[in-house]
Formats: sequence, C-alpha cells, structure tokens
Amino acid sequence: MKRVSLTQYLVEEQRLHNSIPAELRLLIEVVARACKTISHAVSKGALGEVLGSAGSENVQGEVQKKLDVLSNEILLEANEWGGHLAAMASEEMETIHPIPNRYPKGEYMLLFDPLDGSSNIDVNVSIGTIFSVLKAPEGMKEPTEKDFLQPGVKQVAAGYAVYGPQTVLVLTTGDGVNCFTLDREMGSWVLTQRDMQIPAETKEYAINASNARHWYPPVKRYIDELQSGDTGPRGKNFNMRWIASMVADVHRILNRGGIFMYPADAREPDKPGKLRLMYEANPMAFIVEQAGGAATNGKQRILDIQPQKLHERVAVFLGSKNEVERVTGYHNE
Ligand code: AHM
Ligand code: MG
Repeated sequence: MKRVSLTQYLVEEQRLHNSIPAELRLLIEVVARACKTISHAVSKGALGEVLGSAGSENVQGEVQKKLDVLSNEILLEANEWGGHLAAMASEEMETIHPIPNRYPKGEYMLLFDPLDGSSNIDVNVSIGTIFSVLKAPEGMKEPTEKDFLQPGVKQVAAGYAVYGPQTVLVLTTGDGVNCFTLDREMGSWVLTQRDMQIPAETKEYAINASNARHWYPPVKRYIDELQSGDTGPRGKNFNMRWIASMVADVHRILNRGGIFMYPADAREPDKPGKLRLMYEANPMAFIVEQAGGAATNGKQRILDIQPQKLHERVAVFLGSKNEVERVTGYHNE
C-alpha cells in the first residue's frame, strides 16, 4: 500500500484545490507535531509521572490535571515561534495568548482544548486534543479577545486527535474530512481514511443519562422515544454509548454514525450546557458537517452562533443528520 503522509496530503490538497496556503499548512503540521508529543506523554502514564491533579483550577473552576497543564504548554510552545499565528486561546487559559514580540506574527488564530476528556486521564480511557483555526480580522494590530469572537462558519480548519488504542488525527480544511494514524515507529502521520461520511440514519445515541431528571421536555421526549424501542413511536431499537470524552464519542460517530448530545438542563438555567462553543463545539460541528452530518444547539446551527465571550458554553446535538434534525425539531415546536 502506498502511504500518504500528512505533509504529502496537505501539499497535494493545495496543488489541487488551492485551499491550504503555506502558512496554514505549517500551522496544521505544527499542531499535529504537538499532538504527537502529547500522545507520547499520555502513553507513558504513571511511568512519565503525568497522572493526577496539578493542584490548580482553570477559568471554569475545574481542577486541572497534570496532563491538562502539560498539553497546554506543549501546544503553546510548539506554536509560538513559527510566524504563522497572531494569537492563541485555550480552555486552560483565562485570556488569550498573543504571540510574544520576539517572534514574527502571522494571520491565523488558534483555539484549542488541549486535553479533552479530563475525567478519563487517570483511568486509561481515550482522551484527545481539539483545535480550531480562524483568520485574524483584517487590519488587526494587537489581538484582543474580541478578535476571536467569530462564528464557527469562519473557521478555516479544525481537527482533533484521539489518544486511544491508536493515536489518530482527524482534520478538515473545509474540503471533507480525513483521518491520519500515527505511525509510532516512523513518527509520522499516515492518511488512513479519506472523505469520512456520517450516515444520515442511525440506531445509536450518546448522552450522560445521569442528568435525565434535569432535562428539558424536548430532550426527555426524544430520549423516551429512543428508549421505548421497536414498540414505541420510532419502531426500532436504539443502542447507547457514552465515553465521557467528546473526542472519542465524535470519532465513533464519524466512523459508524450516531447522535451525541450534551443538552442544557434545569440545574443551571443560565448555563447552556457544559461544552464550550469556541474550542469544542465549533471545531466538532465543522468536522461533522463536512462529513455530511449536522450540529445544532437544539434550536439553531452551531456554526451560525455569534460568540459573546471566549469561554462561552453551548448545548450540543451533533452527528447523523436525521436524528439531529428530529431533536432540533422537538425544541422548535
Ligand atoms: P473537559 O474538556 O474538561 O474534559 O470536559 C469536556 C468533556 C467532554 O469530552 C465530554 O463529552 C463531557 O465533558 C463529559 O461530561 P460528563 O462528565 O458530564 O459526562
Ligand atoms: Mg473538553
């Protein structure tokens, strides 16, 4: 089998479609290299002394794990000096991180969740990195948080890495979705799935059902219908999976379909769900749409939401189109 590396894929994509300028290619390659480093640290586990809590909290008041902090540092350091970025933002940092003055600045802005699925770190379950790339607004001088507040449709690239039984990198630059597997011996990313497609129909859903008593009526109705199986209104049986790492749940959905949900609920009426819009929902929504799926907050397309703040939360329904449209319809009735 002829092996296509990430570099070759990016160069050829640029040649064919003119869609990946050199600076963006460099950016993607640097992020991919950082993911390789994170994958290495993750795989060492206790032997690398990377497990457990870092003894600090992030801006969302969540306890930071050592690997959350380490992965954030790896991504910052890798991306600072290349000249392709104006600024970065991360789940683990309260404010944006402009490129220090000692380095040249570029026209892109990078957002990431350095280590998604933090509750799974210490128990050896798949975790990952999610990233989103925006262009700096024209005429921007010193980047501010406001420059990042662009709707998801403006993303020029998005991707995630899963650190699981294999380490994979899933990427879109707006021209379909491709998956690369890390060849650990060679240290390279090899293209292993081209043009991933999410089937419109599915019999599998993902939701943290321990929150069922707090769900709002449209979500209750939808899940009740799925759970009533082939004797209920849907006339078929549904299976359920919940990994508690969005990267791993989304990766399953890209491979065999399904719907992933993290709805808003009645516990905290002013908090629309748990997941963050700019570095979790937007990149995943971009990838899922590029693979023929859909992504909404229950009412509207996630990619159309105008962000109000960097760490904004959003309800998420994404995956197989027909199911996402159905549950969105229940919210809008
Ligand atoms: P994190 O970025 O702090 O790891 O939180 C996001 C994660 C998602 O990966 C996952 O879908 C969700 O939180 C799981 O939440 P819960 O523990 O409520 O099931
Ligand atoms: Mg996360």
